[in-house]
Amino acid sequence: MAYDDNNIFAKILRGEIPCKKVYEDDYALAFHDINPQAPVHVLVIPKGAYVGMADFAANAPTALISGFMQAVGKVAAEVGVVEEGYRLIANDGPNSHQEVPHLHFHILGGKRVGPLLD
Ligand code: DGP
Repeated sequence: MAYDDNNIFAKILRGEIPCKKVYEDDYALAFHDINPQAPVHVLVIPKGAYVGMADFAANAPTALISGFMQAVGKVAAEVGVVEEGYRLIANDGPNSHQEVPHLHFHILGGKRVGPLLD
């Protein structure tokens, strides 16, 4: 899918829409989900125009891929979910119910969840 520069997360990255920021570095931005599904629900997005993981893995610079993955781990630690555990989800493409077409990982924690799929 072609990247849409006007998706909500692109606007958040450009500072056109506010967010409750948790973490930012050269590679990633993390912020609280607007509609939290758990006591901790944070989104981590790479600073690049990628809709899904296959495109990201194939085409993003290695520094961005590693920086983004490191940021996901740092954010999990920063929001305090590592010891008790958390769910890391990336909805990717039409079958997954991806709503925002900019690659993002959900960090869900602070409660014990059930099986992954319905
Ligand atoms: P997904 O279905 O994986 O594409 O999830 C998109 C998530 O993005 C969803 O949990 C709600 C969240 N979201 C949508 N719009 C906004 C927004 O403007 N701000 C924030 N912080 N989160 C948003």
